[in-house]
Amino acid sequence: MPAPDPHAVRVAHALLAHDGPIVVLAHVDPDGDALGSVLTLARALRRAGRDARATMPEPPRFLRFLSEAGELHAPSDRLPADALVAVVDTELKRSIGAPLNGAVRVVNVDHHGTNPGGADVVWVDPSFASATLMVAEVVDALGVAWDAHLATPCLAGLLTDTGHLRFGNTDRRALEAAGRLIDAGVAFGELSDRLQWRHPAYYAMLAKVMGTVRFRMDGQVVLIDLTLAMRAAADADGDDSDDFVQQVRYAEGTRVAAVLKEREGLVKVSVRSRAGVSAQRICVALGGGGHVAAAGATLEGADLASAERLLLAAIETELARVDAG
Ligand SMILES: [Mn+2]
Repeated sequence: MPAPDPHAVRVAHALLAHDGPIVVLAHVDPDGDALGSVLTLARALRRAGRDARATMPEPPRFLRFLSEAGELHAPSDRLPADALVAVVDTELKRSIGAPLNGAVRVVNVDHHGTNPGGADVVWVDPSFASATLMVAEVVDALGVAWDAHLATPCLAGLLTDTGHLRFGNTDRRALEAAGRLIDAGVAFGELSDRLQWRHPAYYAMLAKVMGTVRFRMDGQVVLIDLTLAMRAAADADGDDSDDFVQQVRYAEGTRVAAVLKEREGLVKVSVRSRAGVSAQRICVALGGGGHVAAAGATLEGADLASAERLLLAAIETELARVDAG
């Protein structure tokens, strides 16, 4: 095991120095990395003798097998007395639940380059493929021994944030960490299979979403819509909107793929990019954030048509920047 990152040691010291409750939480609309980070860190802290609680709204259906019954606490408006809050896989502003200003200390571990900091202890490093890999370094620094109970949610976060080790963020460190987590007892084939299960209703929703596929800007951009009407007509278990953009991101000749998700009074866009194009710059221009190759934004007050215009304008600016460079 290589020595943990010095920043992970700093985070581990801050966590171990706290004897009171530790509330571990992540972002709204939890994904596999958010859930994996929260579960891995809370479990490791309990092993280290701390009163740690994993706090999160109900995750999407395909991730629920990762947590045990009663393990996830619903977000509440009040923190326990003398609580330290550990925010993982997101910046403070996007974190859920309890008011952070009631915390005696806030620790933030995140791999989003757009994270502005602001916590008492901050470790942000966008070179990590998943927040769970940063949490893994913290676990090592805590001196907690790995087993399948810790390693399974940790590897799940890595798999979901790298598209099962396919995306451009899959580097040597990610692959070596995956190997170590498998050595710790993860049943890789079973985990990978489970993470790709989808409810039968998902396929009905997918058929409708794929009916909206269109190419823009001479085929450089592929777009799909997820409308309120589709959501209203479908079984809620079919709504796995994070997944839909994966279905079009490999369209030949495209540099940007995006899904426009219509909600009441707003549209959320989820953007993927390749070959030097920054989804992050596109989404930051729209008031959002994320990673270079995968980012998102919320367009308040927009409908699908106006959201598409704003998105295409931001993409055009980004493609012009790349092509000029
Ligand atoms: Mn993540």
